[in-house]
Amino acid sequence: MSFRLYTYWRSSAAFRVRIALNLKGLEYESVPKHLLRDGGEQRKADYLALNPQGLVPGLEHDGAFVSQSLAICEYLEEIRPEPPLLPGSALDRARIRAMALAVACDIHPLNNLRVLQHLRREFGQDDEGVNRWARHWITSGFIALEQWIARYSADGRYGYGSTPTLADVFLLPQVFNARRVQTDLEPFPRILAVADHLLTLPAFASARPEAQPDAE
Ligand SMILES: N[C@@H](CCC(=O)N[C@@H](CS)C(=O)NCC(=O)O)C(=O)O
Repeated sequence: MSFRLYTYWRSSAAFRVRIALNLKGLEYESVPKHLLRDGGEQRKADYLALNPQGLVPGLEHDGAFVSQSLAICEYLEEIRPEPPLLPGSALDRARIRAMALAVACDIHPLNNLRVLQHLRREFGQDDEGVNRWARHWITSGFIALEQWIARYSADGRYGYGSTPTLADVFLLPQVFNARRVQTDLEPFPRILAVADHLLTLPAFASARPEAQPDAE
């Protein structure tokens, strides 16, 4: 099996897939796409031919391309079930997906690069305006995630239960994004405790932005 990951060191969506590949013990080749250089390498014709959305991550498995981090993580779960990212009963899995989706659908799209660029270019926002916007949506999503962790985490080390799941794969990169825009994380001690613990695990630590070959 050979895997190539189209990635960018600071992309939190690519960070999710790096964690999932690491947890599954799958080696991969990184193909960096610089999201800012020259108008964004993700928007060039060669990459659009692979992913018409012009977003990272994208994963090539034995030459076949898959986009969207959640679809990629679930694909990895299906081809390499152990260790499970979606463990437990149907109810457990639905709740874990809900936590991942809260990040993937309700927080991250509102602080993604192209959305923030649009706020700047079309709505005249400066750095502070753009960061306030991002912080607002991150805080709103983290309020729910904090409560879910209180309900579902076994001992405060993982977002759900007592092993790393898709909830953690999506949560940690969003904490990095939150810090980038100076979100006040003091109201979220459970999220912070989970993030601190996850970073003690090599699969998570080696996926972080600063550890990537294209990190600046
Ligand atoms: N829902 C997508 C989001 C992908 C996404 O937004 N990726 C960002 C980086 S985190 C990107 O490529 N941004 C480029 C741009 O906005 O032009 C996923 O989960 O894969």
